[in-house]
Amino acid sequence: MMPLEALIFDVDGTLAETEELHRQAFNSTFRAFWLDWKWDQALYRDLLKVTGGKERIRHYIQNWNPPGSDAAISKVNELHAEKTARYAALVNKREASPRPGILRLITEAHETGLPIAIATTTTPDNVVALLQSMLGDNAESWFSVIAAGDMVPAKKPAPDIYRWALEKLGVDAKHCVAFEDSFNGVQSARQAGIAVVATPSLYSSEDDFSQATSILSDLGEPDRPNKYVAGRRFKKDYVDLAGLQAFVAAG
Ligand code: XBP
Ligand code: MG
Repeated sequence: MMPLEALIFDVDGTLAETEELHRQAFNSTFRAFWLDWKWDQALYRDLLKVTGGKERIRHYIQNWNPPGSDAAISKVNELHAEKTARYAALVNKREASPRPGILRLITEAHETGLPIAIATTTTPDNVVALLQSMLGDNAESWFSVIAAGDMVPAKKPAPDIYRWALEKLGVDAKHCVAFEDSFNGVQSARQAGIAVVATPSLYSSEDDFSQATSILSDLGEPDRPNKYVAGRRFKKDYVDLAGLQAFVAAG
């Protein structure tokens, strides 16, 4: 049986439903910079196709040409730094709650000594803020590798961030499982050769998950079963390390 050597988690939408907080942070930043821009939920769903906050702002300016664009285009880094601070403040108020099964699975891996890692397009500061709010002050130390934001130039759906995480972990892609909530995330992990458990989130529910190895409603809990959607099946109606060992062996 092929051993399971590491778990790699996406952040936004996978660990917690964070995108409403990101959206709120973008909008309050625009107001603080006297920009009359407002990203409503429908627009944000569309803008999420572009991964990375700086890239998303730039894409919005270039494609929507909103009032103030000319001055704003040279201030994207400034806008994004302010957005990052505002997002962290929201997370520190514990406004993001973990998705089902996440704390249980991360805790099981931590207690068993199975390496866990992060692969995300969001900023490292945001990852730390979220992990601390979910798992406590030393949460970063639970993770062998935190691959985030601009550590690689090409963001998801490019496989670079997963490849970077694999290299730092020193493990073979075939011995890992990635957890993702979006089309871009699934593409990124699959192109790096990693099996993916996809758990669609609020903003990604309409995404194409056909490349995922397994699609589940969420990771579930023993007293709160998840729903199987498609792909490789788990014996139980929640995801634990025993189930993931079998999942990897089946690849
Ligand atoms: C989600 C993203 C991020 C966040 C915003 O990435 O695309 O850009 O929406 O965060 P993932 P930043 O699911 O891979 O974590 O503004 O820090 O980019
Ligand atoms: Mg995500």
